[in-house]
Amino acid sequence: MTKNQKLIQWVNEWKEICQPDSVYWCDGSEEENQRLLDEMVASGAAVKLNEKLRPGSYYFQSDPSDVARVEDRTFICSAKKEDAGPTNNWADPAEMKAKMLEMYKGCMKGRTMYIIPFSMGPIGSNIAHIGVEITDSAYVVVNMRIMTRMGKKVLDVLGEGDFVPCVHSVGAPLAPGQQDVKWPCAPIEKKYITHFPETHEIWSFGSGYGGNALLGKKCFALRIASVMAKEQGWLAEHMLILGLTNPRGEKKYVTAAFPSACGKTNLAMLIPTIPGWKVECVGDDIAWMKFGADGRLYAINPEAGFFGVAPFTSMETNPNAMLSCRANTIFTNVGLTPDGDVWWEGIGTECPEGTITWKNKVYDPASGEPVAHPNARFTAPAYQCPAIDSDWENPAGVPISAFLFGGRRPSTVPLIHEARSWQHGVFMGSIVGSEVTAAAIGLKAGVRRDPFAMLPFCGYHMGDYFAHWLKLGKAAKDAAKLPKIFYVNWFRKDNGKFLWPGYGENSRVLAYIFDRCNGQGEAVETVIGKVPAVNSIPTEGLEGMDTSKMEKVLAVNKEEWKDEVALIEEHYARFGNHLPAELSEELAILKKNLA
Ligand code: TSX
Ligand code: MN
Repeated sequence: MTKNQKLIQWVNEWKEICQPDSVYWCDGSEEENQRLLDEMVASGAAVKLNEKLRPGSYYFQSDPSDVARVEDRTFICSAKKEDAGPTNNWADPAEMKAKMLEMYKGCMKGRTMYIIPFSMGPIGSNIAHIGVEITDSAYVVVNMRIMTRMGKKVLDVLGEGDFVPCVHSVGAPLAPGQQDVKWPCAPIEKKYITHFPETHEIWSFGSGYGGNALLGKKCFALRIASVMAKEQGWLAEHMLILGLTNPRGEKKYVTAAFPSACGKTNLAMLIPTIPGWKVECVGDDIAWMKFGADGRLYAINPEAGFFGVAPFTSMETNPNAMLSCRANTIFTNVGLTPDGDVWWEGIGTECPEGTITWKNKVYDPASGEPVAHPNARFTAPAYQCPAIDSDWENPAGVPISAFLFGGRRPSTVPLIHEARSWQHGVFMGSIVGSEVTAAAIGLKAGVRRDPFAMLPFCGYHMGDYFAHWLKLGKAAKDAAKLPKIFYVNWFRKDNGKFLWPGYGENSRVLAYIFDRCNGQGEAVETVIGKVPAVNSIPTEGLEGMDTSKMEKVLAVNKEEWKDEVALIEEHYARFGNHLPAELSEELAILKKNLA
């Protein structure tokens, strides 16, 4: 247990409000984990998978209404609406707390209140931070045990120190004798995912789904941590971290931020196709970065596991992810095969007859309904990844040489271009986006902007976030030690066909980036930044690639970029007077270059 007075008082307060049948402090032990899993199997909430095929692994089906993050039910409750900015839902903190307290009253009746002390980042790292989550969901406990460092060891290092308080309830109290359902949750209008940036608090109600309920991840490590990072002069980013080793054995680390559906996890675990190169994974989703004494930026992965999208993960697209979830994994909303294994669309095998869908029906190919929900997940321990980096738990972090930004852009954006300066790199991050079809955004097709891939995850005004990035660059002791910034696009098309093979072949682009960070590799100045000289991206052994195709994939077309400028102006208009002058200046430079 703990002597931390703030923690004891806070737990007592919430016990009074939520009125659980009992309070249980999680120690993080193997026995505790097994007991909770056994209880969930006994109650029908979970299915134990075949011990031979998928050892130590469990299967869950969510309520059909509780399958993803709920952005319209997610709030940033700053004192002033302006501080949440135009891209967040805002609510007054006092009003929100009053409303939610009414809902929390008695919400854990008939349930256990679990107390989960957790560390985001290696325990004791000076880049790491501690949180404590209160929850009435055993599913949350067993997931948090994979995704974070959790339990008694965290209380030991917490001591009398400070923590981020995270309150979670599925919002489904049980009357005496009432039978529980397999996935308790509240209806959509009662779901609230709320953040209090000024007090660094998280209150979540009504959902059991990962992003809404595993509060260490998006709520803490991104929304609240982005606020802490601005206050304290560091970075909390929606970025993968990978280690890259060249054939001479030299190693560099890079991070990358992409909007959803760009294959971030695939890049984090990529298997290079070019001989002698190695990619190792530090993290696939979040990076926390601080300056080290040597003036370089060091990154840790605040997480300890992967909460990955299952559909279309296969031995073809991402063998390292498939091997990460070969055992000791929690699967949510995938299919369950008759022999007690899992199946999903794009797994690379035929669906066995008699497979049960995520909606708990026998799969009927004629129905047109999928086996797995498109957002079905695996929760797998990071140490099980065959490509995990030897320094992934180094408390000092790993030194970062480059930042990559990117999106899905069938036109306009070349395979890679490099920023001329930190300020230009921040401009690149601020215009990140993916082209989406008309169906996806209702009106006309266009570019959905997701600056720094942080749009749903920044805990304050996005314009102020850009300013924080600019300030951090200016605060660097030695600008030459700042990471170089690149924009990549694996998704350029010509006549409806992808120009670049992607996946493991992206190692060719990574090799070029590595060389640029070593002061090598050849780049030519263009209107948008530095683009590789033709033949400076290694293409040996790449079938179907020739100089004319490379020219197409690297081309910078002024007319396309003139259209792009108009779209950037529209995008920037949202941020009003919070848009830093430096970014208007970069946009003006681009316009001038195009004139
Ligand atoms: O993850 C992807 N990456 C990054 C890999 C390290 N995907 C999948 C995106 C959805 C999650 C990609 N899709 C990538 C990519 O680099 N590139 C593409 C587009 C593409 C798709 C199929 C082919 C080529 C490119 N097939 C053939 O060329 C045969
Ligand atoms: Mn993510």
